[in-house]
Amino acid sequence: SVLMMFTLVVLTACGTDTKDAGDKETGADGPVKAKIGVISYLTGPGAGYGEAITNGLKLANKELKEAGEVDLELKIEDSAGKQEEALSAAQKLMNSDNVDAIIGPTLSTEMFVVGPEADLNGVPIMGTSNTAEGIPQLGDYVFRNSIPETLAIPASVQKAIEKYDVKKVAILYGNDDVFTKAGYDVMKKVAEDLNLEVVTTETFQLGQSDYKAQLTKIKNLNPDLILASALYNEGAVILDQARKMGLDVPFVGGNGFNSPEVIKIAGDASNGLIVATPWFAQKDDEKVKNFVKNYTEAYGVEPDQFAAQAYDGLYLMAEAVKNAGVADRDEIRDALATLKDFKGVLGTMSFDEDGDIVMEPTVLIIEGNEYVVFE
Ligand code: 1QQ
Repeated sequence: SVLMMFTLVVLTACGTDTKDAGDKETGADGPVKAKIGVISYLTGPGAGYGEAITNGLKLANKELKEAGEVDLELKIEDSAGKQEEALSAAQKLMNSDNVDAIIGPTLSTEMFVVGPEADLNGVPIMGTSNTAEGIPQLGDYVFRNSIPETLAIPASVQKAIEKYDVKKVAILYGNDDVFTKAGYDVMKKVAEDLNLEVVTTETFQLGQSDYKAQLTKIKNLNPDLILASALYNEGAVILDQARKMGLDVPFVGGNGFNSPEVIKIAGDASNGLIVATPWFAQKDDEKVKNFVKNYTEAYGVEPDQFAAQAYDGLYLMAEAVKNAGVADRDEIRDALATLKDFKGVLGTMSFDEDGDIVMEPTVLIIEGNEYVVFE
């Protein structure tokens, strides 16, 4: 249109890509354009996480384009859940594609190598699924809108001990992944704080398929509750093998267990798994209802926590781009850091001074092969 042409001419004359804060254009001049890199776990044993995440991002982007205040171009790269691949994806996005900001990577393990690199390059980066302690502390440009294990696990354990007679717990965790180890640290501390006796602490590795040695030991020690820190692929097999050997006590799982892939893989064996999450699809809230409806229409499944966090993550990024008024890395970083009370499908979000999101989790339990509120 003529107006659009006029806007473009004016914007060009103003020098849209200057880094001077004084040259910000506002949304009134047309959508603010920005290029957002995405690093996601799209192939391999944890691809269910990345699929939900990229679906959430794409749906948010479609809506944002329709709303017309920002015009984001997503550049999606697969990291296969691996540190080296996540790092090379980040380098490509930052140096060749010249993205203005990055969303991802999926795993804390990946963020621990990508975050410092993005920070060094002055590229704002936001994890939507990283829950290990210390993620936003990786640098001033590093953010996340996922709640840490330090909030989630205590909430789950607290609920479990209110409901069941829990004195003895067993801990089982993956010792070769940043997130599963971080979950373990929290479990250990919570057990201490709540005076629970830890009958044994067992470990496993990514990709392991036989947990019978660990589970047999746990079973013989007769715990009231098992605390497990695992990604879904290992976590679901652990549940399956535990139930098959008659180990029927409830489990508290960390964030890795928040994927419905757990139920897909473990079936009935997933019942009795307790998790904490900021996402609840049945919430009586207009935004949540619309999101669930639109997502289900688009992808044929209900959005899970990872989809919801990614959906809100892109909205947060869009809000920062809009507030920055210009596709500039430093401006977007500052706008992210000062976002307050943004209402998303997870609730009302603000970043604290570290770049960590402040939010209350809901505790859920799997019953009848679905996540329901644990109360
Ligand atoms: C992390 C996680 C995983 C479960 C993300 C998929 O929380 O690596 O931090």
